Amino acid sequence: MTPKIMIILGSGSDIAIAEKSMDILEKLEIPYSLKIASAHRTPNLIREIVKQGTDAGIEVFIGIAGLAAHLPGAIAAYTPRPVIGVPVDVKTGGIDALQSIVQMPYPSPIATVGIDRGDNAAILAAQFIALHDEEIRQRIINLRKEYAAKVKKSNEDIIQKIDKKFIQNDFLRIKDLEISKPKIEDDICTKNRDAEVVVIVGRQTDMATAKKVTVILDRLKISHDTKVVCPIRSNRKFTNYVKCMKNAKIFIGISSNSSQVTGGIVGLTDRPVIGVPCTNENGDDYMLTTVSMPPGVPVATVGINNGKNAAVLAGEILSISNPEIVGLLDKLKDKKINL
Ligand code: AIR
Repeated sequence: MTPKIMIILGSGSDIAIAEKSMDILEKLEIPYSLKIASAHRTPNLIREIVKQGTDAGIEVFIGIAGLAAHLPGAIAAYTPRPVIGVPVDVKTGGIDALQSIVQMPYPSPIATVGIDRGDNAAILAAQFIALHDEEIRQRIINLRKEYAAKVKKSNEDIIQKIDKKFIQNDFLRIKDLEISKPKIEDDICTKNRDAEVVVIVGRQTDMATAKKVTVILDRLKISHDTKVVCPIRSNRKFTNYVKCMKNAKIFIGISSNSSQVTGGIVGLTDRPVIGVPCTNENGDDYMLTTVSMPPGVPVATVGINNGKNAAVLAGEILSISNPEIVGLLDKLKDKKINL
């Protein structure tokens, strides 16, 4: 059986993080391959396994490394396939590895997940493949239900056992904390419901970054729809819009203050979510709050304000089943070099 995913570790010492990825892929029944190759100690080995892996039919690569973690970037140099990066906490709490992985130049994005989040890397890889494999999509939906069930169960196992005088929990209308689905209200649905990529911007000032996304999506001939809507200030509109765009393959969230946009989208869809962290007026950026998602709900994070890389990543994901986009991506890369 040809594996669909190749996991590469920078060192044998990263194995504990790879175990998290493997546990998820075993659960989702997706064949994968596991190799060790260092960007600095064995660069030629990376080139060989990535090129041969791509030729053999690998659809997604996962690079797991710590310290100056150039491994995912090195993988991206040798394949048109999407590359997911997992920073490992070896020193500085993993911040060194995170910055090395996420801050990639255009047009070479790495879909970065949180520090040590091998589990989320595997879920994200599965989401990419699920775009053309309905069976895997169903398995992801079921896996996400398990994460939701754990939250419900904690209410029984932890909260109900608390023996305090003034705690009072039996006053809500919902019994047994049943989770209901939000209703779609057709009146504020967009006309462009069949867009392949949806770009959601939390505030008007981040439209400049959104524009970078849509310019590149146009060049890649990928249909898209953009809306400025904040999940906190206009929750009903936000929920409605995401639900309305249920035919979309990929969501891109342009995330400013505390990254509520990407966090909000990921809870409402099983499709891959790409996050572009933005900088605010004070110069603070929101990379950590975008990337540091809990297990079960990954956000594929690209570099700060790097809307162009978000679009390239969307192109790479869609190109797994659409070779025409691979050709268009190659043109983008050549053009950049010729500049
Ligand atoms: N590493 C290996 N080559 C380049 C890098 N950045 C990383 C490994 C591991 C860390 O360095 O991914 O997380 C320490 O590796 P080791 O082999 O010394 O334990």
